[in-house]
Amino acid sequence: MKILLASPESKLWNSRQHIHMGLGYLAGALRAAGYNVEIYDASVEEEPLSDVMRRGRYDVVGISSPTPLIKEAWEAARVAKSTGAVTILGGPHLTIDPDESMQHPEVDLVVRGEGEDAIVEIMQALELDAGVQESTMAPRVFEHKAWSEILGLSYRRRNGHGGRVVHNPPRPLREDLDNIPFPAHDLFKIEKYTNLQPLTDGLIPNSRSYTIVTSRGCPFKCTFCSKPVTGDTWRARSVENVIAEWRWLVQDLKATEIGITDDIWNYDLDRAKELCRRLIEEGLNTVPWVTVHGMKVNFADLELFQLMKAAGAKRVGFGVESGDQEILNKVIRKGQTLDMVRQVFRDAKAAGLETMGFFIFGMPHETEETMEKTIRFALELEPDLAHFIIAAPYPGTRLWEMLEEEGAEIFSRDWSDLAIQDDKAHFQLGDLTAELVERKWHEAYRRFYLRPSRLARRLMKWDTWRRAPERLRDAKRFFMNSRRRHASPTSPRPSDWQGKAARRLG
Ligand code: B12
Ligand code: SF4
Repeated sequence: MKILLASPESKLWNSRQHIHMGLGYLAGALRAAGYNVEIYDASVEEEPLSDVMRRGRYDVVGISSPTPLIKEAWEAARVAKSTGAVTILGGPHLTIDPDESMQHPEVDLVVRGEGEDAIVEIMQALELDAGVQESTMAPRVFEHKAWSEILGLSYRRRNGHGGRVVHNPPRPLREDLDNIPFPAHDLFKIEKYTNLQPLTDGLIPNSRSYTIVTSRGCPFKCTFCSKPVTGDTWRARSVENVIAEWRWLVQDLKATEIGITDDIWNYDLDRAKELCRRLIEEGLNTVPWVTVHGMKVNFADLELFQLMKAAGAKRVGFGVESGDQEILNKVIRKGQTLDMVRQVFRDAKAAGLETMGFFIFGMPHETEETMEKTIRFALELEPDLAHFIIAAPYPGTRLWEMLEEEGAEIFSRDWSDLAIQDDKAHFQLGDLTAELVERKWHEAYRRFYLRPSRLARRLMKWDTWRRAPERLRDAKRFFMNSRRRHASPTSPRPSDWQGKAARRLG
């Protein structure tokens, strides 16, 4: 059986490309079970999926999708199905709303939740019963009992059920992360990816930048955060297990840079310190690494940052979100104080680490004043990189419910409008107009990046000139107000979407 795992094409703005660890883990599990698997990541491929499908003659195609890319995922499934392949969709959006995708005839199977075990069980079931379909593009229906036993699977049942969609019970999260095979890092065309943080380091094409997941999930409940796969749980791999993968990346795969992409890798402070000590002992501290997403300020101290520095870390990021304590407490529910944030920035800088801060604009009940406080806080903290985003209401989040309860006007017409790095407001609520949010967002970028001290430092760098055209495009996007799109008469209200959000099947 020949299997292709794919991440669909995306037109969303992203400053960087990373290998897709979800697909890497699925490929690792399939390979360990003896299957022949390849990876297609549209963000770096030159050849369209249709050509790859025709040439490769794959029996099964698995496609991963976050919420904003679901239409592209359906399109990829259509292409795959037209060549005769069995199509499987999985990932965050499918975990939120499997039914919607099962209404698409080009989608044969949907996997909710973690997929390493499910995908292997699907291959075994296909060997027993490959299903039947009335025509090339008709949905595939299955009959064998094996299909009813795959937890987290949604499929169409044939026998006496006329192709009715069946959602098997959810699959519990695996506790034994150490027993999950390593992601198949070696299957990615690594030379096609860039470095992990081009906005701060300058773009380095063909760099060998890998990512690693040392723990899964996050127990915090920030109201804007979409965590459909892991919920509010946290599970860690052992330090030994992480070190073994790190050694593979450094010694065998010749990584030039490593990014930890956990939601909260430092939740267990002792474990985080132990990991750094072991990297030093093993001599694995020669390759620079970064925490791609935030660390949580609650579980960090000077000793951790000093150990990280000695272990090769170059840069740390923190979810700061707001400069207004009330908004942090009552709206975002971040569980941290501004003083805790100030302290970690001081400690990280004292340890010689570069810093990044992530900030969010336009949460319900924000005012011009609270957003102004956020800008001032960013200027006070002075990270090397400040990343400002506009709040996007993902289905299933508390933010989504708040908008519903308070009757917000939502502009996003469909899932594709929910990009978290968009430069447009996704909703407005009372005095919090879209114009105000967008104006303060642009102002944040202008006031942070166009300060004379900052500009002078930037202009000294050769890369600023080498990448001048791209930088101008980015500059336009970040610094200049553009015409905003308006709500169309057919814009969904939160209540139209509520059913979808509520239909979480675990
Ligand atoms: C690293 C990262 C990125 C990287 C790399 C992209 C990637 N998908 O790996 C970059 C920076 C490029 C990125 C971009 C974006 N990201 Co991102 N990203 C992450 C992050 C922090 C880690 C991903 C990861 O490694 N997870 C670990 C792996 C093991 O889990 P997984 O990917 O969920 O995969 C498992 C299951 O979902 C399932 N599965 C997944 N795919 C499939 C497919 C099949 C066939 C099957 C059977 C199963 C299956 O099995 C996997 C193994 O158990 C997550 C947060 C998180 N913790 O997941 C956000 C996250 C996935 N990103 C998110 C978003 C919104 C985006 C963007 C849309 C942002 C934007 N531009 O607006 C883009 C989309 C780009 C894309 N093509 O996917 C959201 C998705 C929310 C949602 N409801 O969909 C998340 C959850 C963050 C958040 N909390 O809001 N991202
Ligand atoms: S934003 Fe970060 S800290 Fe908050 S719930 Fe999401 S992953 Fe956890």
